[in-house]
Amino acid sequence: SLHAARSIALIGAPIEVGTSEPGALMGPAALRTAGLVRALGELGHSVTDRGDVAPEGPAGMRGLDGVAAWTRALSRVVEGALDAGSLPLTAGGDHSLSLGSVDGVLRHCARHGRSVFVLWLDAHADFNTPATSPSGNVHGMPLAALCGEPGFPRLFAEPVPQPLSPANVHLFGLRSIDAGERALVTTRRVGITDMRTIDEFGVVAPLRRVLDRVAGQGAHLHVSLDIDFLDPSIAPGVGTTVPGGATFREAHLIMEMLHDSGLVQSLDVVELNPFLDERGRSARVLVELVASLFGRRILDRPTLPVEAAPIE
Ligand code: B3U
Ligand code: MN
Ligand code: MN
Repeated sequence: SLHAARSIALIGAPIEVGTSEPGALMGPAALRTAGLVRALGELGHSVTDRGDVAPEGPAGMRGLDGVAAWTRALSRVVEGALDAGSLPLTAGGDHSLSLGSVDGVLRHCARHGRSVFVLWLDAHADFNTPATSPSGNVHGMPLAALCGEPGFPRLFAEPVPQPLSPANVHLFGLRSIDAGERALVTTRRVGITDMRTIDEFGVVAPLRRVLDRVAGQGAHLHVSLDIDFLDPSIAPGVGTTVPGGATFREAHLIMEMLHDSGLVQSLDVVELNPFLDERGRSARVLVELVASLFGRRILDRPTLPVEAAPIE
């Protein structure tokens, strides 16, 4: 494959206090059952399964206080994995886990003077605040909190890190957005490739532009893959299905391009709900996608520029 073998730290985050649909806490177990560690090992990577993170403090209650206990624990483990030269793969669990994983990335990168870019593959914007959220579910809020919006007291450990720059966030696959978060992502100038853009231009051109920006900045690229980015017909195991998602082939192509870029330094796989799945299909599709991101390919060549498409 194109890029060197990596040391990957698999971090289980069985968190569901950020959602109202129970079952996401079984996500890490289902991803392990579907062969995540073996798939990455077969690609030549050395994978250490760090087990499931234990929350720091009372984590049982729903909402921000419950999420805070996970955020601190996850941040520390992810930061430590990066410090040790590993690529943290955080397996959830609902999307509030990204508060912890991205916080750990921000702290690691701040110490190395490196900027952070977050690619958010998701049907939703996840940019609500407690004031704009129609549901009160924290999994719809992580990006707003990470970008320093008000309304999130005591979520992060002290000292509070330099917030993520909204200009360094790119929402990819967006097709469900609430009025309040639409206003916020617009005024904060968050980058967006919505499903309409994908219908018009495909995934290649918009993603190339994002990757060129990340490479130009020399930024750490964090990818957060929400399973509802995918169309529910290929991945039904999720609490909030939204029709019109990415196809199997679009999703694999994105993963292959991410691999070929060599830019990805940390990854979340979130919102798998095995209780709602059909015979393990959704867990399996996620494992296949993660394998593509880490170098599984049909032939040993990268995607080519359009002019160079092979004709033989
Ligand atoms: N935007 C809605 C719905 C939602 C966001 N993320 C998920 N669902 N998974 C909310 O509740 O904030
Ligand atoms: Mn999400
Ligand atoms: Mn979502």
